[in-house]
Amino acid sequence: MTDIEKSWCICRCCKWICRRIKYIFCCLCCRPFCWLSRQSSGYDQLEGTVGKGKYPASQAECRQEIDKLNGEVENLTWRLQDKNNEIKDLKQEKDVALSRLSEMMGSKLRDSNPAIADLNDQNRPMKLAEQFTELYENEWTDAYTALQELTEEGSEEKITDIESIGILLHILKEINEECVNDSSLQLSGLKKAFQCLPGDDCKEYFKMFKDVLKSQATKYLPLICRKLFDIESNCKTVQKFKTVCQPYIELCVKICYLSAVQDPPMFLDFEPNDTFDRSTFKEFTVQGSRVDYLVWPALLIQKDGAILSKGVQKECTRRLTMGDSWNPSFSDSDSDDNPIYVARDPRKDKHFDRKQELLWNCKGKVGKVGQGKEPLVIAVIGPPGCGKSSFLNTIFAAFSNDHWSEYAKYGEFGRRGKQVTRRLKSFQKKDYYKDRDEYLLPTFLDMTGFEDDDAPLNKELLNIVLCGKLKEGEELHDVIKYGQHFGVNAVKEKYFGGNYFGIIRKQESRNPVSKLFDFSIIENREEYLRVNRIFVVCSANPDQPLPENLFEAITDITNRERDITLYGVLTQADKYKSRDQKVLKREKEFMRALGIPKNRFARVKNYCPDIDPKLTYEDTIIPSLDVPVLRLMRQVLTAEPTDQDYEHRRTKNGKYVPNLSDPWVASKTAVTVALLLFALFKLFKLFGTFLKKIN
Ligand SMILES: Nc1nc2c(ncn2[C@@H]2O[C@H](COP(=O)(O)OP(=O)(O)OP(=O)(O)O)[C@@H](O)[C@H]2O)c(=O)[nH]1
Ligand SMILES: [Mg+2]
Repeated sequence: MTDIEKSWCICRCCKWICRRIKYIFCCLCCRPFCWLSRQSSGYDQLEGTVGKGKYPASQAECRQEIDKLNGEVENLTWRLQDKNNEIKDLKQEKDVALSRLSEMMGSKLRDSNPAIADLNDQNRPMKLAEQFTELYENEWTDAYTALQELTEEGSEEKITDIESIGILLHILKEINEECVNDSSLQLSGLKKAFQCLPGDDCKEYFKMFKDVLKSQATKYLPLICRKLFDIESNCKTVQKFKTVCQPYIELCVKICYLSAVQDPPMFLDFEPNDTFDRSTFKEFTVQGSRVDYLVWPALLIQKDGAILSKGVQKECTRRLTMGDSWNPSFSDSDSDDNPIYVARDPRKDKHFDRKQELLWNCKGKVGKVGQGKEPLVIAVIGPPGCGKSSFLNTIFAAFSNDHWSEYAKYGEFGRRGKQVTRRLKSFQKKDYYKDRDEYLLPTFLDMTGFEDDDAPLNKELLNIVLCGKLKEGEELHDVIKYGQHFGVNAVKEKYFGGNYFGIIRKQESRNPVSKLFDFSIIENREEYLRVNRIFVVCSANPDQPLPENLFEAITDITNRERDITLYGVLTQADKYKSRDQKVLKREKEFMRALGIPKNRFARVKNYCPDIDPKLTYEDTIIPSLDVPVLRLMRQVLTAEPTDQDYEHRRTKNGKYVPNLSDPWVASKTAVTVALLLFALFKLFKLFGTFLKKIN
């Protein structure tokens, strides 16, 4: 046996013995018990070569050989690591080179080619076009509404719709000119600086600087704004209206400058053709073939290029160009003597445009769904047969561009001196307005049968209705019956009482025994349809007395409920002309009795057979009747500070609100509940003793 063989354990010996005696089974048995058996295959190989000259025979030589091999392995590992690092570096260099190459190719492709957009650019032409459309829909509308609250210089006249449109267009035009000039000035300065360079180099540098100008444009915006607001600036309209239209101006600056620094610059089309081009412009309010005036320009990807955002134009026969004054050349109300013009095509009516402007104006005031507002509730009240329902139908026709419809039934009630049933009929937007838009048009309340009666119960009933304490479907005569049975105070307590689920004893029971047990439950009611504005309607007929008691009851309530505003309407202006002194006197008395100023008053002619015996209005509208109504509606729909209070006071679910903050109510409720529990306890005890006795 060699030295190596000797150094192995007994198992090796065992194997060796087994091999010699060719008894393999014994070797297999030993294997599981020997941890060194794993070395066996290596040992076998070694065993075959040892002594044949391939490996050194001594242990020292073996160790030397092993050390040498280990050194080689280490060396190779180092080299491998070096090579791996080299590969990594090369890969990184390749990536950088590739991205530079694609950037260069991209910028060469994009150079003066608007068809290829850089999708990483947040201010690329498509995005700017979206912002431009939003600017018209949001900030423009806000600025338009704000402008109409202003009065013209040196007069008390308010700025008209057309004037507001012109001002806003002028602001945009001035800003755009300033931005285009500014960016072209910067580029022409650079061009001069690169003039000395050879052609191709110059082109490359110029492109690079254009890109820098574009990428840094947003940082330059505050400077442009300051420049525009400077007294020395040429933008006089911007300066004049900078406080009223600031958000609009700032957004105009942003979009105009970012459009001007695009490569090639984007283009605002302020000069449309005479004939209406539907591919470039949308209609402002009406349809037609001729352009009246420009409301909003179209945005093109470049001059004579594709349209990214359509403009808006007003069409009709009258042309108005930039720089004209925007004073309307017609008055809002016809003379009483003029016959009413009823045309099958309402566009031929000279009041048609004015109607569209007022309509647009009203819609601007009400706002849209989703702005956190609620529609206003407007009640229409007046003596029987004065024209309330006819007036409501006139309002609904004025809101439409289609035809008159009988939404509120007119001429049915209050005739022949009969007692009129008190009725309430509400008209929500969905009931009377057929266009599908999001404007929050008001809810109207047709109140019939509120007599000229100063009885306290009538006053209380009016109070209940105006404060919105009646639930949908609740009958007015139930309130009256309750009042007649239990008295006005009980009515007051039932609808306005401070109790929440309180229990009171009825005072009216005559029988002393039933008086003891006759209770009723009192609820403090939520407001269901609280009225925000009231139209008090009366006929202009000077021979009819004014319903002073009704007026007094209404003004009493509106004086108490400060968030309800009164408006006065005299109907039948077609029959009773204002040049008649008696009619004029009635007008003044009417306004005085209600305590309203002139701007909250209107004389109207309602759609009715007297106006047009042929009932042409069943197929069309009569703009001359709509204009005075829309003028008043514009005033009515103007937001008042108390409108917001009302929103806050309402609960979200419209349910009863507990009023337990009142200590008296809280203690009363607590005592009632305690008494009930005590009575129940006693009852159970009695029942228990009774059962015991039986057993
Ligand atoms: N000539 C003329 N008639 C009108 C006008 N307004 C209303 N009328 C007529 O007056 C009558 C009564 O009109 P309604 O609208 O029913 O009056 P109301 O106030 O609703 O009546 P009640 O609901 O019964 O209280 C109808 O025959 C209408 O045609 C108007 O402006 N001019
Ligand atoms: Mg009516």
